[in-house]
Amino acid sequence: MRWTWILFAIITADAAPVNNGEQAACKSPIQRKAWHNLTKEEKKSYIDAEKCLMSLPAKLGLTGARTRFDEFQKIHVLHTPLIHGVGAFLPYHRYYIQAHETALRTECHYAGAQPYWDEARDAGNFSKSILLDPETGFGGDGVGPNKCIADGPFKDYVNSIGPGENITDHCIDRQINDCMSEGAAQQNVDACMKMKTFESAWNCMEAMPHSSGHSGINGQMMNVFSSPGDPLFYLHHAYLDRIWWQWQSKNLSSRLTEVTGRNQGGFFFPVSSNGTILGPFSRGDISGCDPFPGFPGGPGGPGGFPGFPGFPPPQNGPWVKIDGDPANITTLGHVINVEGSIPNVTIKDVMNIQGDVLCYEYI
Ligand SMILES: *[C@@H]1O[C@H](CO)[C@@H](O)[C@H](O)[C@H]1NC(C)=O
Ligand SMILES: *[C@@H]1O[C@H](CO)[C@@H](O)[C@H](O)[C@H]1NC(C)=O
Ligand SMILES: *[C@@H]1O[C@H](CO)[C@@H](O)[C@H](O)[C@H]1NC(C)=O
Ligand SMILES: *[C@@H]1O[C@H](CO)[C@@H](O)[C@H](O)[C@H]1NC(C)=O
Ligand SMILES: *[C@@H]1O[C@H](CO)[C@@H](O)[C@H](O)[C@H]1NC(C)=O
Ligand SMILES: *[C@@H]1O[C@H](CO)[C@@H](O)[C@H](O)[C@H]1NC(C)=O
Ligand SMILES: *[C@@H]1O[C@H](CO)[C@@H](O)[C@H](O)[C@H]1NC(C)=O
Ligand SMILES: [Cu+2]
Repeated sequence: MRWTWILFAIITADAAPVNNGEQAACKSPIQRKAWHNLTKEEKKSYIDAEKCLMSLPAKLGLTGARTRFDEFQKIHVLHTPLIHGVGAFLPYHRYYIQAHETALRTECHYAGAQPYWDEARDAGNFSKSILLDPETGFGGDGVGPNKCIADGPFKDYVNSIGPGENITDHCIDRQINDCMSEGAAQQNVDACMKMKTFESAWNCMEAMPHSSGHSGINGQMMNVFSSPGDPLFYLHHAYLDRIWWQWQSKNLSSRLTEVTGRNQGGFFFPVSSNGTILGPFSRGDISGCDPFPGFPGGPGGPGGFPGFPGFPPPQNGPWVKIDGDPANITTLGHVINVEGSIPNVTIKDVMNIQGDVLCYEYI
């Protein structure tokens, strides 16, 4: 009886008329909560679901991926050059997180929503974050010559994808950098909230706090291609998605349709649509940090990071045709492709987290 009703509810939702601008199909958004606000049981069910994804065989046929978890990492690797430093950065990652959450829920019996890491709480202090708890969280810092994580539920997981575009078996590595994590400070989030246009808000968010979550954990998380090999990636990007949504929510009448920016070639750097490079680390509060402590060649050595000496200049690659964009500027028609994990959509479809395609809220 109960199951019949639930099934009916699902069919009804699916069959809801297409949004005519009056009312979206999303009636009961699932709640994405901060990790620190989850109960011990909720934390366990999320971790168990991620471990389930790591145990299910790959099914999309993406080279090098052994498990469903690897496939999500591979999807990111494949799309990296066209989803960073471009107008689609926020929309693409929003839908990518949705694809991962959908897999947890439909393939791994996870009843919750994607949690997020409230990084501002841990700014300057990532190494003490409760997310890194070996019992209830994701395990702690890397140790030994390869900086492999040494405790927690994922310590024995072997990434088959990465580093970068390589396909090699390796551990999940971290090299926590509390100094770099200072960039996650609330003041940097507040600065982005004050931005008036999508372009300036996105550039601000991609620089900090986005970069700070990656550089504060470091290791796998620092790799622009293969960072989703660390399960923390999904909580980091859910946090960033929440920040974008908070910014959108300040003026939904215009910000549900506002998107622009380069759609090509700007990878690593936030670049404005006229090609001007907007350096990420411009607010000074992490200027004294060494982004790669002990790294041969010092800061900005091989594999360096935006804003540091030695980092390769941005690629002004040839014009690439992106489905749905008429020219080299990102538009609402831009197709988001997560390799069939969930169906292709357009940026327009993901602008509203409570619309016809997405249905969640942040609490
Ligand atoms: C989450 O925790 C913070 C304190 O850390 C609290 O202020 C907030 O109300 C909590 N949110 C929910 C939805 O429980
Ligand atoms: C870092 O976190 C620990 C544990 O929560 C806390 O005791 C300490 O005061 C924090 N330090 C800073 C600088 O916030
Ligand atoms: C692949 O691995 C090699 C050797 O570790 C490294 O030099 C190279 O940068 C990696 N490729 C990418 C794209 O990261
Ligand atoms: C929302 O954006 C529109 C269009 O840019 C603008 O006219 C309006 O004043 C904005 N509303 C608020 C509350 O900022
Ligand atoms: C390009 O855009 C940036 C920021 O969006 C602006 O500061 C700069 O003046 C522009 N440059 C030109 C040549 O239009
Ligand atoms: C976009 O294309 C126009 C011509 O179609 C060109 O003038 C402009 O430089 C291009 N912008 C970028 C950022 O590539
Ligand atoms: C999804 O989008 C990509 C890129 O636009 C396209 O190549 C692919 O055929 C699309 N897949 C489906 C199932 O529509
Ligand atoms: Cu990314």
